[in-house]
Amino acid sequence: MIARRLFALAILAMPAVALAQPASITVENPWTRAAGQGMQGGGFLTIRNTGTAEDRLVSASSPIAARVELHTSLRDGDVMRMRPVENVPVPANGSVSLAPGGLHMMMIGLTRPMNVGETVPVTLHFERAGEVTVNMAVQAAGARMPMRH
Ligand SMILES: [Cu+2]
Repeated sequence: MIARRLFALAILAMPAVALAQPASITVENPWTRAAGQGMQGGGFLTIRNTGTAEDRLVSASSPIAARVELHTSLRDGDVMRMRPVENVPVPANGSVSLAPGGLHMMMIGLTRPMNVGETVPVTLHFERAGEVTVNMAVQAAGARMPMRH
């Protein structure tokens, strides 16, 4: 009980700037698919915004990819194509999911393989929340990812 009270006092003593900018972005279930060195791989996750202002995912980067692009998937006749998008809005008190067949990250130019069972880091850059680094779980390669650009 005493420890809890001390903890509460510690929070109250934090600088006002820290209280004014609570972490409003959380990332759930980040995952990717196995891929070889030099290849590309998708990145999937759900971004939740508990804040009262819209945020935007403006870019992403990873130490194991030459670059990471933000893509959307569009149906073009019988073919699913992927196109880069400028950013991914995350509504206030809402969430957005990056998933196969829809919005996703594209890791391009892998500098090493992504092997099933390991995790690989990716850093998300948000307009308001700044940088958030998560580890994506590498799942088995599947055939359902549209690969035409
Ligand atoms: Cu893509």
